[in-house]
Amino acid sequence: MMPTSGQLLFDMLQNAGSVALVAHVSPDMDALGASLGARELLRQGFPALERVDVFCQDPVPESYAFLDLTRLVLPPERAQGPYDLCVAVDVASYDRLGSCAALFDRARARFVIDHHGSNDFENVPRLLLPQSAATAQIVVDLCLERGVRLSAEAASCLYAGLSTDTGNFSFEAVTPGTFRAAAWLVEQGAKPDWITQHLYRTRSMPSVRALGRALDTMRLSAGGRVALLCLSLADRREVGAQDGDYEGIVNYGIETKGVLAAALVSQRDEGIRCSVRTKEGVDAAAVARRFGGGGHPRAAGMSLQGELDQALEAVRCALEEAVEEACRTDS
Ligand SMILES: [Mn+2]
Repeated sequence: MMPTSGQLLFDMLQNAGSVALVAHVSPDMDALGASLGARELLRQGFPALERVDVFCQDPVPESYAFLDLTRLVLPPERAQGPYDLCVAVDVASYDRLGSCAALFDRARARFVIDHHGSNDFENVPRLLLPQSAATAQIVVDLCLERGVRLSAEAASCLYAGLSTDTGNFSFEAVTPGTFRAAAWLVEQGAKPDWITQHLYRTRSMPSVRALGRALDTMRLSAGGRVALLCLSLADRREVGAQDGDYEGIVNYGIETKGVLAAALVSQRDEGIRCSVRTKEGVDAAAVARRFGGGGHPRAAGMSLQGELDQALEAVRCALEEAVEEACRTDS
């Protein structure tokens, strides 16, 4: 039976002195916001804890640096000895821990807080709520359960996580509970206008250039139902883009009229990443799983090996098959 409350986690925290919270590699704002929100929940709700640290293999994207608390996110090299408890936050699978896996493995106890239906930590105690629109929403529910209030800074991080994982409160996964969580965060001091301004109405120049290049590469196939965008390593270097600068680019593909499945394939120093977006009936997570990735029904992602051209071709085929299949079952 999956725990649907925080009681199991709260019990584990009673016996812990130090806790490491770990966000996934290439962190998005939900992973960071939920981790930073959980940090404050733990510090306030469990005053006996001596240390609560937040880790991520990769640095915080520049586009989230407007949130002060993101400065608290540490690389795993900064860990101080083994932790009593390591909590993976918004991490759907072991490999998404990246170099934080050692922290997780060496901790005396482990726990997972996540909302990805594809979460595969079957042998770790977890609070897995796929019906939650964001892991940030789960953390808000834990705060309410524990009776903890948050600082405006922590509430802002959670609000930003909730907002980005829900397309600013517009995806199918959004429920009354999502808005209740958002309302509570605003009560704690989160400022929707200020956060929205930074998240959606401020672009770095490299991200604008990257968007332009990606749009130039966009190709439709399967009768206009599949859109593929691409950014090579050369593009990345020429525009000076960082990971966070690619955020949202894939949406231009899925927002194109007639498109049912879209992907942005981006080459990075460490390999090739792919973001997938789909419309009703096409399962993005299933496409990602074919490549060892995962995610949600409408938004998913994966890493790919090999040459960029081959990766593009493989993704295009997978999207076309997924669209064909969806259209067959539809009729
Ligand atoms: Mn998430």
